[in-house]
Amino acid sequence: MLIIGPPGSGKGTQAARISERLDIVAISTGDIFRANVKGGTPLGIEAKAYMDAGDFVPDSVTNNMVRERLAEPDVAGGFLLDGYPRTTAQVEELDAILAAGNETLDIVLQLTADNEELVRRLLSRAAEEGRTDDNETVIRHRLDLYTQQTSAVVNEYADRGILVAVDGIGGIDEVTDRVMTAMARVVE
Ligand code: B4P
Repeated sequence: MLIIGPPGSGKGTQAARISERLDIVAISTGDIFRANVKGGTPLGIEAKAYMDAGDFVPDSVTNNMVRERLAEPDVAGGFLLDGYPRTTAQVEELDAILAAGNETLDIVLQLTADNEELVRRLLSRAAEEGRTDDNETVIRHRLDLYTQQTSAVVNEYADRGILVAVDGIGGIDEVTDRVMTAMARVVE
């Protein structure tokens, strides 16, 4: 399954909870990039400038990284992708990866929240964690990019009939309850 939503909508937060409750591996492209930046790997060096500017890391780089990650044995029992795909080229790549393994996507969970709440959350995270892409100018750019590029991804999965939208406003536990209820409804 996938979890999709604008920056600050709670993707990473809810992905960790879903992963624990369903005992499936959660894969966050943002976390993988940040680990590589921290480790000073060639991938991290390449990704850093894009991330700091709030831009997407190029599709070719991101797609290769995801393809390699999804070839690892721990994903055999099911996986939750957090933050991927974000562009239509990434949707096509994921389709190809899944088709090669005779797999299909069951659910795409979309978290929604208004921009002012998203900015507020990310600024509050900036105060706590100091992420280099959590300053107001970059946050607004990331939100614009989501509207410009990732909305098409949301529409594509809606057209396929596998999109489940969940209101991301409210406390973290409240949103988790909504997510689990929405997923149970689909899986039944
Ligand atoms: P991500 O790591 O995916 O960053 P994000 O969109 O900000 O989401 P994140 O999961 O961290 O935050 P969340 O909403 O959970 O991407 C970072 C960068 O990596 C991108 O800008 C891009 O450069 C690159 N990248 C990643 N994937 C890529 C791809 N596929 N293609 C190209 N480039 C890619 O939470 C945000 C904050 O809100 C947290 O502090 C959390 O505690 C808080 N929060 C969550 N739920 C809340 C709630 N209900 N109430 C109050 N606060 C809440």
